[in-house]
Amino acid sequence: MKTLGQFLISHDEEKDLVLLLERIMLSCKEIAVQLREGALAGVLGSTDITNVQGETQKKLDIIANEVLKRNLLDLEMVAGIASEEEDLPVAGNHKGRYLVVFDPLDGSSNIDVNVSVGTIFSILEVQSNQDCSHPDAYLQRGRQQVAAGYVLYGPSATLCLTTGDGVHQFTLSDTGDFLLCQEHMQIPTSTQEFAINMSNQRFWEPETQHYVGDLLKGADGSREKNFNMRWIASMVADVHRVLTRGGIFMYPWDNRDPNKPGKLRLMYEGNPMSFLVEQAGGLSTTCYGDILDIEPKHIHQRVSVALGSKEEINTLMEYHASARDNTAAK
Ligand code: P6P
Repeated sequence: MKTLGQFLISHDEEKDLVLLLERIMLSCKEIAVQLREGALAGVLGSTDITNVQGETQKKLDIIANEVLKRNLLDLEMVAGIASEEEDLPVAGNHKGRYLVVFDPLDGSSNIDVNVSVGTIFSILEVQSNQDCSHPDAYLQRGRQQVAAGYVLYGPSATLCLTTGDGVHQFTLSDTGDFLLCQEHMQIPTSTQEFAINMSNQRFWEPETQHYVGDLLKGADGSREKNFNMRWIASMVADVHRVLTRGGIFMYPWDNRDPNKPGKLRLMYEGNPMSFLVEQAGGLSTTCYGDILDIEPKHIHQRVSVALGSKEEINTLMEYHASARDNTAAK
């Protein structure tokens, strides 16, 4: 089995990108050790710190963030990093070529109950004459990503990665290498499985309520089949299931805060996951346009997300389109 480095070199990836990805994996291995030790290392539980998202930081959020910052900022090819856990970006080597945007530990509310969490990363190239300590350097559309991926800390530690030539899966071995276990992952075009936090149903747009309501009715309603539901509340785990066996994952707009288009963050959740999903033959949309086409305005901006099996995303889009037609006809 090929290691990550052997696989990337055999695909003629840039040497600097290979070194950067291997350093991100070194960081994820350190994070995996901390997670595995959990209570034994006294790293569970929350701090009394609220991050820029307005969320209470878990001890492991801070640990994972510091591991990635330490390992990335001393690399000569890293011009800067931006993190969910950092209000502002941190500049690296002014001659560096790459920017790394990451959610160091996504789904961390699951840590204390020993449910899978993950690290999500997105790699961009520095645009000319940018100050990489300023957020503007990072505000690039998702289609400009050089690479994106996640490490899922589950029963096994699994990396799913794209550099724009398909999605490939690697598993962390006892030897400490991420070994290739699947090339060119493909999301099944149809599905009978959806993932959404149903407790928010009363806040959704009517067309979202209509669509999900029909999923729940299944063959007793307008759909030709029955559907199953999953919700792990850890985006990395839910998206990995979609990449592996298909499905639709949704965190839609809701009316609790009209200024927030959704809960998930564009730069280090929506964009990297959308790059992976599209590279695996799926679709990823806000229901009003492709997520990868969004022109970012703020490093921590949020986005509504619906991603997964192509046919099911298209069906969701039909619900939205017919709602717009009905509104126009009135
Ligand atoms: P809820 C984790 O906090 C996260 O950002 C994603 O990983 C996950 O999909 C979502 O929020 C879960 O949100 O409202 O169900 O807790």
